[in-house]
Amino acid sequence: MSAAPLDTIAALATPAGVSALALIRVSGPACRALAAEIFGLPSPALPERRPRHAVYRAADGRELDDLVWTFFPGPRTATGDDSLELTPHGNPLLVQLILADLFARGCRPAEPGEFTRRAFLAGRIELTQAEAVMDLIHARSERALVAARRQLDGALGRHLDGLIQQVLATLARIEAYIDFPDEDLPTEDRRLVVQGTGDVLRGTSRLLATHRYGDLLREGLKTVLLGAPNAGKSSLLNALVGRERALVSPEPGTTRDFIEEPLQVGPHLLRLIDTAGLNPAPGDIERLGIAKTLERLAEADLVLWVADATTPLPSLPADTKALLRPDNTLLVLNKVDLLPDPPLLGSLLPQVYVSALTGAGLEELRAAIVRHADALAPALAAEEQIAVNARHADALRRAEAGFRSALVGLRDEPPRPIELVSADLRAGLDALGEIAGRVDNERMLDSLFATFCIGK
Ligand SMILES: Nc1nc2c(ncn2[C@@H]2O[C@H](COP(=O)(O)OP(=O)(O)O)[C@@H](O)[C@H]2O)c(=O)[nH]1
Ligand SMILES: [Mg+2]
Repeated sequence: MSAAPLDTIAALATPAGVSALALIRVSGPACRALAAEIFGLPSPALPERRPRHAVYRAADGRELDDLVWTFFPGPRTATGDDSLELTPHGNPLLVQLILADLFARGCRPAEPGEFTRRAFLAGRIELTQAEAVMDLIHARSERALVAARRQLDGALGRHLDGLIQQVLATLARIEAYIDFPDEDLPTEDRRLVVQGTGDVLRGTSRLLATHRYGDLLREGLKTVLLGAPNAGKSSLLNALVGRERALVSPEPGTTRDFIEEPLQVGPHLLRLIDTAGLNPAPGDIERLGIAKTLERLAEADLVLWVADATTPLPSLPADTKALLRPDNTLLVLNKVDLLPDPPLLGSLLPQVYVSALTGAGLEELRAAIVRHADALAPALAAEEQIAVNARHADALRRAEAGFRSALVGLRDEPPRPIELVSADLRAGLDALGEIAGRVDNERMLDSLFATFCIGK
């Protein structure tokens, strides 16, 4: 993408479809002239940052709509450039006519994420904040919203800045000696360099550890429904998500493939996974399903072991049982509608009685799920509310490797040449810089912003 002069870009920022209102964003140097032309005002006298009600008149003179428009002069705008926002009525045909008119007047359609990319290139936000915009739009739980807002606020960037300053301070201490190959690092300096490197290594590892939390926030807690055929796993999934998502049948062994549904429980997002029943005497296809169930089980964050409360608790294969612990499993005793008094079971697992049929006990089940999820994805204190994504984690791993290697070099006997230690620290520093986007990497930017939506 060329730097200057900038094109003026335009796109619909709201979903395509019928709605009360739609929002069209325009950004770039032509905005002032465009607004003046369309609304028939002298361009120096354009109202700034104040919404105006006016008729949108197309270049060929047609009146397209009565709408509200606002002109925002740069550089104090989202993108850093002059911007124009139009709020026409939410008719898709009307939106198309207005966009076509804007294009006829010289604007070009914005690429996905281009507004945010411009904000980044103009230095209005750093890369972690651009990503947070995406996270915020796509957040599917309250916890994910909170984390995205923190990142948008620059929390991760500030945290990284702190680490980067520490690395620079440590490097400065070393590099004074690089030009004097005969001199060894004085003992006191060496001690401080070891300490500084250890500190950044620990800081980097701590940040990397928030990746798991980030995964839980963005992807949801992998929650596996496990149990014998006909225990009511699919019925329970349907009851929890509130619609007939999975096939329910009195014939055992109906669920052979996996059904996965997002589910919000309290402030958490779950990925609820229905599985093939653990049939002790399965057919061939069922056997495949069961093998896959065990794979899913091994990577589950939470297991809902569904059992028919009207029959004795089935025994599980030893390798399955070993994966079920009180901290990752809830025993869900289903079909209590068929029992006058639910039996008390001597299981070590926390248990909840429900009826997928009548909905009895589902609130208790939700509360128990929230308790489990709280333990896995705790509400962190605001200053710790950081959850790095896969891209950050990749860079942090490389940074970690650099700092670790530097530390090993410093402790080597005889000590490794100080230039090599310095090179390791620099590699770590570059990896940290990449996260905030402080490196020139067009390809990385292209792939990152391509995942954005148009109009963002
Ligand atoms: N009475 C009663 N029947 C249920 C309940 N939950 C499921 N069932 C029935 O049990 C059978 C098996 O249910 P399904 O959800 O397919 O079980 P799955 O094999 O574990 O997925 C179906 O006939 C359901 O209607 C319940 O809470 N009460
Ligand atoms: Mg089923």
